[in-house]
Amino acid sequence: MSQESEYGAGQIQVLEGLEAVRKRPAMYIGSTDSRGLHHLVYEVVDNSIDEALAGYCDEITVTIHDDGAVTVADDGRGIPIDTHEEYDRPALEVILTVLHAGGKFDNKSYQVSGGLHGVGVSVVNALSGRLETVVKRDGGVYHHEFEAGEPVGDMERVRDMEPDEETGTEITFWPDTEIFETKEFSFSTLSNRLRELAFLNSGVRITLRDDRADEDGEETYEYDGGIREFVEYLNETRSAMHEEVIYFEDEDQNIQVEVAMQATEELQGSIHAFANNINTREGGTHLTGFKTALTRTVNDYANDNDLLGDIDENLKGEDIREGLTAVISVKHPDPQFEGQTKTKLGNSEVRGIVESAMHDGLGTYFEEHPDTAQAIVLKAVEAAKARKAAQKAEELTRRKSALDSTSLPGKLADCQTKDPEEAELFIAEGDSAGGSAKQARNPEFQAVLPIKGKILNVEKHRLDRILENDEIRNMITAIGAGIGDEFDVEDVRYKKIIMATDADVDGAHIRTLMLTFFYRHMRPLLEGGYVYATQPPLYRIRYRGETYDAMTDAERDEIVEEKCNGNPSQVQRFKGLGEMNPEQLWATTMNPENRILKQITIEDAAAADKMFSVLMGDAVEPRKQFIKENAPEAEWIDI
Ligand code: 0RA
Repeated sequence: MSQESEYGAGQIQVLEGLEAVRKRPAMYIGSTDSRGLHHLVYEVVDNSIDEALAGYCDEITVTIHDDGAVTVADDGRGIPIDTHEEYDRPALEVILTVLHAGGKFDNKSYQVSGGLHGVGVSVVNALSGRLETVVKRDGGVYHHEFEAGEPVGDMERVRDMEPDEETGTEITFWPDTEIFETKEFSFSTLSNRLRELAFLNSGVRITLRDDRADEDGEETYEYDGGIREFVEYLNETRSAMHEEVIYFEDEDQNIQVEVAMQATEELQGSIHAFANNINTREGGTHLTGFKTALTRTVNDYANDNDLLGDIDENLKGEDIREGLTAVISVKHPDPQFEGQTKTKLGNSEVRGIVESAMHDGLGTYFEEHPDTAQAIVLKAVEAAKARKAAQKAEELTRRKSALDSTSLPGKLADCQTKDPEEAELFIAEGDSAGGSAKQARNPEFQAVLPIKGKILNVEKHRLDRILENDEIRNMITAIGAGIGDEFDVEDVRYKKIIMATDADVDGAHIRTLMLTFFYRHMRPLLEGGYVYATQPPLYRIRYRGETYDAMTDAERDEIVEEKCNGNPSQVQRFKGLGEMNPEQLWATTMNPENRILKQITIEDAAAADKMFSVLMGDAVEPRKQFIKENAPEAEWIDI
């Protein structure tokens, strides 16, 4: 770089810092796939959120552009532009080019976000082919540009600010296409996270704009009710047992705690815990404190008011949490994240703080709302009774060995390998597809379990009923890792569980039923990325001894035109897996060499919960609306 000589030793060190990010991007942002790509946006937005939490910013706008860029603009104080003494360069440049420089400038005592990896905007800069900043502060408008993290020229003051102009920061970046495997930003992925951030930080207005040619759209999220409105949103399709969301907040040792909760008539509730705006999927001390206090407070109330009836023991936590929707959000000056995905809050002092906030808050609420308190207890008593019945059913079936993996279901054609790493389970819709798959498979590592059409909708039944269902019991025993609280992902017999369903509406429905079951009762399977769906081709085209598969009508037309000179010898349409002969099934759907599998991942637990409660719950209107908005990909929404 020609500029190095002018910068001196300090700058060389700077360049080395960002070079490390470009060499090992995954160390800084987790991955270079779609998730990593979106992480870039979150990283920049987190800085704006910090500015909002410090009280200086209330509006953030994220724009997806047609040329692959994203702009994040805020009305905060603006990144400082004065000279940084240590580097003798504008602070703006240092913040964007020095790894972890952000913190050094912080006179904020309380930096709350900082992203999952908390790496700062310099990492985004390093991973962007190009990045432009516009800062309005100190009476001027300043520009600076970078390529692959390196400054292009000097920061420039381009004009004076108008008297009524607001301060702020605007960062536009073009992710480096050589680093990222994909450059497609997903509106729905971004919107889920930005909506969540707006719920978690009440009063901040976040707008997401899509300026891409075929996609235009704009949504604004602003929730004065904060996590109260988050709970209302999650419960939109559930029947709440009390109108007002229960809410309380507390602060102790500079740690802020907020809890919002609402009990519903449903069986499936959803509890989401956040620490510094990060979705702590693996839980942690805040969640433990919440659960402990919930169980204690409800049992205290039940005992004091003689509500337990013929249940001869205290209610269990799981009885009380049935149908409960809750959001717990803590903001900690020095959060410790642990666990495999660093999404488990480790700070031990948080447990007691949440526990006592919750005990006081909920205790007071119960005293003031005895009708609701009673309804919540009676529902938990019902759940306890069902749990006991399920235990009995489970013991019975266990005795019959149905849940015992030593005796596998008769319908299962198991594979030879016992190594879960290699083993694949195809769950095939219908006996005919199942039969074909059994003939087509490679028995060394591929097992096949046929299931009959529509399995039970687990969203609507308790575990005792679910365990009565043959298809579900077969899946549980074949997978071999238990169910519900007892589920242990370490015991899975296959690390690829492949839903083989037809490419039609029924197939989609069955897939959604299976996914709902996995999500509600074997969630670690989804979190571990063990669940897949086959994507069999719709058409097979033959021409001059060659065969081509097409996944869509458009692809078929393209192949017919380009490969077959518009004159194919045969175009076969596959209606369902059951119609393929074993050779075709192997070639298109099962052979690891050329099959297409879709891995199902949970990007966002709240969005997944919402999707399953909308798709599988009782409320009809929201479901119609959801399908209308998302069709035809309804069940392919990134959950
Ligand atoms: C360092 C110090 C200050 C603000 C910021 C950084 C800041 C960074 C970003 C990134 C996106 N938007 C931002 N807004 C502000 C405080 C400056 C002061 O004391 O005036």
